[in-house]
Amino acid sequence: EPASAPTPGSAAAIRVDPECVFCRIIAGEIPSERVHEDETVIAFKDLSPKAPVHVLVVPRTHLRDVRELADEPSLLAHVASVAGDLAAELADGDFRLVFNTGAQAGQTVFHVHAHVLAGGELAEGEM
Ligand code: IU
Repeated sequence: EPASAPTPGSAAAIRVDPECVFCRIIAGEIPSERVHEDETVIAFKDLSPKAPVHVLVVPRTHLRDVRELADEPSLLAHVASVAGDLAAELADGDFRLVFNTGAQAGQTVFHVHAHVLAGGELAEGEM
């Protein structure tokens, strides 16, 4: 029987930072409301939602931000693909995808995550 195709990004080892809150969510040490999980990414509901649907798509491996994620193009593409699937599953399919990158841009958790905002008309300039 042929093996199924590997999940994009699954070749690289998963790095963990024990101090990182998202690494602890991924490990299940901190609870979250998961809406998707696979070999390389998880997605869970944001604790303080900024839109009717607000989920975070998070690579399991500890990368600081989207600049580091861009060094793993298949994993970056998988994050975007999962975001689109979740917007279709949880809302009408339209969505905004946001990577806050750096403290001045509002990044507070330095484990890369894509904000998926969906579920209605999103104001311009709204996160
Ligand atoms: P930011 O792009 O780094 O600012 O996004 C961090 C997000 O993570 C922010 O929207 C928080 O509400 C969210 N969050 C969470 O959902 N659960 C947590 O335990 C923590 C942050 I810490």
